[in-house]
Amino acid sequence: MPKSKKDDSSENSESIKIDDLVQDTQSNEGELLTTNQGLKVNDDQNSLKAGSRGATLLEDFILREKITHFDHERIPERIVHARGTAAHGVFRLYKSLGDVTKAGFLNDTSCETPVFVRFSTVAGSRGSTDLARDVRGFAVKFYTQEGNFDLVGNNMPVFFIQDAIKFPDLIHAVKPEPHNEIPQAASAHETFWDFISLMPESTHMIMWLMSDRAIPRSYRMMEGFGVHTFRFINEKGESNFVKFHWKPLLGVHSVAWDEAQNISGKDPDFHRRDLWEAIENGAFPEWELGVQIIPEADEHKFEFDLLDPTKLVPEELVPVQRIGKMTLNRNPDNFFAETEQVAFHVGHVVPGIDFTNDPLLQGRLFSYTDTQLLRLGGPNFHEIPINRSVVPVHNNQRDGHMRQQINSGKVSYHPNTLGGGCPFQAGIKDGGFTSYAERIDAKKIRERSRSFFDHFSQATLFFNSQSQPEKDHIVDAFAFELGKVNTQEIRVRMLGILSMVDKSLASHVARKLGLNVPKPEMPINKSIPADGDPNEYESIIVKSSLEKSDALSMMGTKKDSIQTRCIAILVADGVNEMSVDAMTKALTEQGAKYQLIAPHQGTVMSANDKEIAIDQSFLTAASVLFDAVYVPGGTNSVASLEAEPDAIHFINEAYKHCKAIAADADTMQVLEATYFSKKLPTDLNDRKTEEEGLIIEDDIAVLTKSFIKAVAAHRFWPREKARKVPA
Ligand code: HDE
Repeated sequence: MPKSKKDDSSENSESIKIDDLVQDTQSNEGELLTTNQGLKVNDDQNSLKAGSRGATLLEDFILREKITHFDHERIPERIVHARGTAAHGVFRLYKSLGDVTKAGFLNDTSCETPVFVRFSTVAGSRGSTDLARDVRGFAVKFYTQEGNFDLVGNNMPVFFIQDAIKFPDLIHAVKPEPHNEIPQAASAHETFWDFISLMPESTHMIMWLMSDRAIPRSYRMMEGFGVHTFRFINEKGESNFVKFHWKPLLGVHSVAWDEAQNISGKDPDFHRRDLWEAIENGAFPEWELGVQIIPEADEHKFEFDLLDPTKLVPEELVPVQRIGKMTLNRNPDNFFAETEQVAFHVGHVVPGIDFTNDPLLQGRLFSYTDTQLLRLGGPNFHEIPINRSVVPVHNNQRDGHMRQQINSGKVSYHPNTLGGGCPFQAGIKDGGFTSYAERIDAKKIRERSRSFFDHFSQATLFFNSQSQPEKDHIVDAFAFELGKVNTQEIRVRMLGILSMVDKSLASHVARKLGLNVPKPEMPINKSIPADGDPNEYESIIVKSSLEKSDALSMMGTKKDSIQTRCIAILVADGVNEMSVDAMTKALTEQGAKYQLIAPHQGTVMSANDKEIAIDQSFLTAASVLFDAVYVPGGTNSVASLEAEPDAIHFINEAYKHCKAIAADADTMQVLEATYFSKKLPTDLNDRKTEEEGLIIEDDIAVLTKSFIKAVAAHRFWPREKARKVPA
């Protein structure tokens, strides 16, 4: 009998879902090799041949079985969100939401709901880089006692389009261009900006996409959003609107664009590795689930339509209540079986959660099952272990590809008497799902509601809410992306759109493109019918009543911890061992990680002749893979590092990407070889001459303390070259 995981982990049950998966989990440890039919294989090295020099015989069923299985090992990748990674965890509720929803897992604070979460990029294919400028998918499957609830969200709270019918166009535009399949995992190309420049409704989302939110430091450090307005339904059948949020406990942090591009080369698996290692190291990523609840009576109180997925509900207008915490505590056992085969669907809801008429959400309700039918090959994908609910499934659906369940009895229809009427329909008291009885009294019509016609107010609100460095990054991102567009009219059209958001934004991007901002003109939304009146847009320019919303900027995020941050310590033979010890101890105490990097791998000898193990050499390491750098002293070590161009490059790059750098006072020789040597303090006693985030100090206790504070601050953006951006 193959040894299942159950054998070694049963007393250590993490969740009912993990227990459920155990029956399908298998280890080969200590086992004999067999065919798929259980036949023990004696020789897996040689095919069956007529003589030792061939030819190979058709009879060789072992060869054929092995090759045939191999030939069929691939399934179509997801049409969007193909590149992703996932983890198991649990959700724990802080307080009951019984007054607004009857969903069991949001009522009972004693229950722990198992979850499986998949993070992804959107545009790239399975093998593309993690650090593409892109939206990140944030899909959570809750295995509740009432069936699976999937919260299939993104790390940005709004979307590009208002109606599902535009989704294939959007995705065709952003994916690599069809004639030459270039570029991979990038929006910086003609077809994307052609489409966007004709879709003013995308403007708000484009602001998010050009912001640093699109290049997160880690999946563990990004927010998640349900995007659409959903409904909560309580026991009395009353409905409230709800927006879902995930708030990461480590704060929201990003990398620099130049850094992102470098990471894509040095470690395209950067986010995947980061999540995996954090979980393996027991530094379990955590998010709080937040809800914004809006009574039905307030549906029309806002200056935007709650059904419009290009709008968010500012937290200043409706505060986010944090109602529970999700902890990711276990990596999958098998990427394909779990991460690749997991099938999310916005239509997987439980009683107490329902949909609104958001036209994007309505289209999604069709798409997700449809796509799994192709991707997973048939209608029984719910039986795949990772997709299986933790509560039993009983219905009259039968057969189909790869059916696992053996349904006994001859009845597979309803109503029936031969099967005793089973399975019975569930009454509301038994937890039977009923759709919210929303009153609809309308003409059937192919039309966009006028309440969806304001495309700029929240784009402007977003821009106004950013700090200066964040605004600079947005300008740079537009200039980069449009700079990759060859067709002049597309660039000009985009500048026209940007001028509707903010004049200074448009003029700064224009300057970088060597263009003038076109005369303000209302962009025409090509998604109105051919005979529609584009001038209608003119009348619905709305000015947001909020000047700014702090929650939209990342500057105010949590900066009080260096937990799980990774610090590079640059050393060579002759390093001062006491410095290394003091720093590594202090970092470890704060939950940070570190790696010792030297001109060669193996070990180095410290100044007092102690062997110190090295993690990486300058050949394998890169500053972009670290959050901060420390250079300990020691005469010979300092001399070697100064003579090592890769070491100087490492420090220069960390400086360029605005990272904290700490150095012992006797390392000046190394620091003076950097391009920022002019910024170095001339007098170490005069702290005022120190550049922020650049800490040079001879007292190791003071150094470690200041460094830890600097690492927690994440980045020192003012270090980027000064720009003159009018407010
Ligand atoms: Fe998706 N989306 N989507 N989407 N989506 C898919 O389903 C689709 C949208 C999101 O890790 C697909 O299983 C349409 C918004 C995530 O497995 C597909 C529309 C949001 C994931 C699909 C949208 C999302 C997907 C592709 C417009 C944020 C990855 C593979 C009407 C709220 C889930 C698959 C995972 C995946 C369709 C818009 C999030 C084709 C038609 C808005 C996180 O069904």
